[in-house]
Amino acid sequence: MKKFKRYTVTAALPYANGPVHIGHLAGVYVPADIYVRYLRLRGRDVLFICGSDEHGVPITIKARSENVSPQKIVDHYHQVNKKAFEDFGISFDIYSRTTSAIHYQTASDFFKKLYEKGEFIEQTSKQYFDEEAGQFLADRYITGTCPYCGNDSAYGDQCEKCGTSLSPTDLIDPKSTISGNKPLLKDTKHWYLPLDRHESFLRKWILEDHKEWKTNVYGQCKSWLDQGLQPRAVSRDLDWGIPVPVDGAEGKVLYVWFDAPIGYISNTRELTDKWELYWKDPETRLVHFIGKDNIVFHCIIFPVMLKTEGSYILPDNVPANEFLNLEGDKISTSRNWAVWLHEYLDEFRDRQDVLRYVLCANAPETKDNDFTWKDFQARNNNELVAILGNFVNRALVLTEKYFGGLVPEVKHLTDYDKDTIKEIGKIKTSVEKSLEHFRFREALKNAMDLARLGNKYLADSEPWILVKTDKERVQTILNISLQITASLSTIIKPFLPGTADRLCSFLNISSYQWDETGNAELLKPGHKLGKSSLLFEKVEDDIIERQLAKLKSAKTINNNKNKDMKPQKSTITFDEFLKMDIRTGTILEAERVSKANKLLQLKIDTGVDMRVVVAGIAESFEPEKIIGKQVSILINLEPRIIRGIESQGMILMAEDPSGKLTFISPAEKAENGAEIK
Ligand code: B3M
Ligand code: ZN
Repeated sequence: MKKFKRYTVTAALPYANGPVHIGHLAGVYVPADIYVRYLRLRGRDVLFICGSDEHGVPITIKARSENVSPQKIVDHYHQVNKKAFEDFGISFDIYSRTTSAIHYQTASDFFKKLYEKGEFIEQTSKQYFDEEAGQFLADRYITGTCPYCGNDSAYGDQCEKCGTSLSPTDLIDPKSTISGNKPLLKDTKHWYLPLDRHESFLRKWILEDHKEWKTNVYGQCKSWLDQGLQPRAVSRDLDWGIPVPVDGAEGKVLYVWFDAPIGYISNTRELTDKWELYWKDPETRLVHFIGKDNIVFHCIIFPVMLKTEGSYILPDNVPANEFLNLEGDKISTSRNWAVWLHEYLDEFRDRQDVLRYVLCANAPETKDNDFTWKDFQARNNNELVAILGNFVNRALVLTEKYFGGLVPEVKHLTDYDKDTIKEIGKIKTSVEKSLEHFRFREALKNAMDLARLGNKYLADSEPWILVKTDKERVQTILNISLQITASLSTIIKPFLPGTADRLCSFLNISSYQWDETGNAELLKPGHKLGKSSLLFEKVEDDIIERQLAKLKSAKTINNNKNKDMKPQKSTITFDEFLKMDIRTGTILEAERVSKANKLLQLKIDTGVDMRVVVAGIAESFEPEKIIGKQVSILINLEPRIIRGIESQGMILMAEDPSGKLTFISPAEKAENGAEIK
């Protein structure tokens, strides 16, 4: 294998529109963190780069549905995820974001360079445009009837009922989700990266030069290449993102998948002045940790960008994982079928390593895998407690008991002792080999073999019996057991960093470098051990039952849920709710607003005063029929000018998924101005 001078390790930038869950952790962040911690222990020069991916259409949709700016959404989730990663102990050297100034600069410059080198083609195509909103519509902003199954709320990119991929022009009766109007097809120009031009380079670089890539990654690349590559648009008509930095590109931004991987570079630049060494020196090994849905972007599109730019190295490996399911079902954010990292950290305080252990032991490395709470409990109780914790505890407690916590001296080594010592070195080498090949499950199993070795050695040697007859022999047995414990404190460190630190304090040592371990000479005779306690605690049944009950309630809610119903918005505090001043009021006058078919101008007696409100209800109600109607009105909403009229409040309406509107009126006549709370 080629020797590298330094390492740049990246982990996929999570979208800042939702929290991180165990699927993300098992697929990307836990393996990446294990790898990086291992490299650091070996004294390698390594940077571990991550951050939030803050552009793209889903973020704008979430923002629109919550009536806030996209910036507000990404500010919130950037903080939530940054903190959760920190609390969980993922040891990024930097966790920055793609809305940073340095990223805008880096991504713009990157685009400009490719543009100036003539690496893009420009193409005009017809795309749906919403005249009232004055903007082109991303596929997700268009709904209509699916031509295959008749579902009348299919999206412009996919019908979620029958699962067919669609393009917006396939939809029957398309509607803009912004204005509700029928969109028009209009010409728009975009820049495309002609991937087809780079096919022969990619074939050689991946299929011949990187045969060592994981089979799932290699296989996916091969199938993309065999199908033939097409030019890919790298710009979008959208008002959220990095403006396309060329003349005549007003209203256009870089496609999120163009700017996001450049985020790895921007974040490295933000971290260190020496960033170019980590991105441009051929002696640097670039490794991308990602999930399987990101393979094409990291193995085909981004490498083409890097190569055409000309000054960058290419990834040496992309150890992508498959997906983790939860209790037999696909993890789903919208159905709340997930174990959220921030919730786990709340409910299992100081038990980060248990989750790291279970997710690594179960990592979906070669195929999709399942997380179950029963397995979590079993792995904790039967492996962490019964194998690792038990061995360490016995070695430490017996030393305390027989030798007052001082490391005893070796008197005489039997053949069995010598074999056991050799085995420590062998196990260490096998962990190394597995880690170098990104086989993390195997590496963890090998690391645990060291604790298994210790348990077997103690059980076979029976110092608790010999202590009565042959204390000298017991000295040797406990010395060797403690040497195994000392090696363990380093070998398990990439996987279980918190546990490794505790183990070091039990042994009263600072941590060893990887290369020092794997022998029986770490602890000197006479060394005083520290204070110890149990490394792991059993997880009792009631804890697992509580987690299962929580999931069960998510399932019940989903089963009872109308699929067309909008999902719940994010929660607000009681104080935020109290800020709204909602009253009963009576409509005294109502008339149409000229040249606006949706709007009515209403005069309302709010009990507090008389005021004018403009409401978008003209398509559902005749003005003369609603005079005298009692309604609910939000009176402390900031006044807004709508079509030249100042609207002083908002009438509350119930809208069902079909768009039907109903007034929210008191069930019996109430006094105007009565508070609704
Ligand atoms: N934001 C993650 C995802 O597909 C995507 C990764 C970007 S890595 C440059 O969930
Ligand atoms: Zn369909």
